[in-house]
Amino acid sequence: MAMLFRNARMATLAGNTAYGLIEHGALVIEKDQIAWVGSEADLPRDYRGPQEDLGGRLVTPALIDCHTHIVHGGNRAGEFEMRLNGASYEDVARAGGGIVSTVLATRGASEEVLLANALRFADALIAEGAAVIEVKSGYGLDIETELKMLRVARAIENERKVRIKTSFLGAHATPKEYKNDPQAYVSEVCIPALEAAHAAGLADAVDGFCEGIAFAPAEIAQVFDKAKELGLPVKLHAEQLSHLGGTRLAARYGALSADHVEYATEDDARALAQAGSVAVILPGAFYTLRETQVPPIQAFRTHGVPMALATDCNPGSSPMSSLLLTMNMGCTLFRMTPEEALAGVTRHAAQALGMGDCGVIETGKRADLAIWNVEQPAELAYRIGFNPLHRRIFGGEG
Ligand code: DI6
Ligand code: FE
Repeated sequence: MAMLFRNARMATLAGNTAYGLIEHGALVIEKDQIAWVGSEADLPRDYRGPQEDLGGRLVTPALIDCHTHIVHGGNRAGEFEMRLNGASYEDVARAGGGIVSTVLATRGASEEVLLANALRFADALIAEGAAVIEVKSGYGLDIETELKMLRVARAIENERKVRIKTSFLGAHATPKEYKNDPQAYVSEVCIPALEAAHAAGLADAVDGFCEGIAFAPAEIAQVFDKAKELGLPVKLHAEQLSHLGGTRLAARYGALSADHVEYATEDDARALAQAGSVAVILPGAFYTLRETQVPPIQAFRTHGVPMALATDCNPGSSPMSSLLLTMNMGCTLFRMTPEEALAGVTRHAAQALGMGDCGVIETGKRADLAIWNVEQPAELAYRIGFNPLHRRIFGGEG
């Protein structure tokens, strides 16, 4: 049966006008899809199904978090506290802190515990209107635990009304067992784990961390070659702390996205534009690490690179699970516009995940919507620590 929503301001994010805004808008949902959208005045006269007055509220596509690490064991509040009490980076490392501690905690945790932990963050995102969450592996760094993380990510879909996209991130860090030998780790663990994840249907995409403290472009290329062989799309943590050429490598492989990109150059922006890749902007990590190098937003604009925004929710560099705060940070820290911020968590986030059925309000797309108690779309990025979600509609329900 069809359902009509009327008397809404609709930020469709489709078309060429600002926000794709439709004043006095209406929308018809049939099953899990948008069957009709437009101005109320143009509503088909023969529509006779049930209807609901939205009281002039703003309707947007449901939000999409296209870069998270919400499946992980433990947390790093202890090392956060140590550092703020004056401990050095080495003190923290000696006390077993850093990414290694999350790997240990993730290896040691049961699937039940990992799922319960991840659901806390998924719930925070859903409460702000999210309908799609991307989840990465990368805290296992052994075959068994990488697969365990991906199974837990998939299991979120059974517990909540949300769609999950998984990314295999075996090339996240070199584990203790392979210290000083990342190449052996890539051939002996990362690539076999990727093959196993693919065989089990657990990986929707392949990611890597291309950085001085992680993997070199040549090592990432080996993982990407395997991804191509398996027919999986790639994405990359690139140019977060330094410029190693990860963005151009990602573009060469036709990546869905290059993520972080603080140290990317104008040439990198050109390469992303040519490849049709999205730049995923992650202000939570920038903020947490007190980074000062701002991503080249203007170059992305000039060359027509779509920009997504995501939480990067992880226990180390971005313990943040709010897309609304992410939007505010994108604007205030990086001077993105409120319209770019909203496109970043809807239309362009869908593109960064290779999803064609969501992210905009258009006939034929999934009826994943967020209905807000605000008047102007800019209010979503403007407030800090305030959640004006009225209601979320997921696949036509809610
Ligand atoms: N980039 C980051 O900032 C995080 N991972 C990545 O690829 C760090 C993750 C952590 O510290 O746990
Ligand atoms: Fe990340």
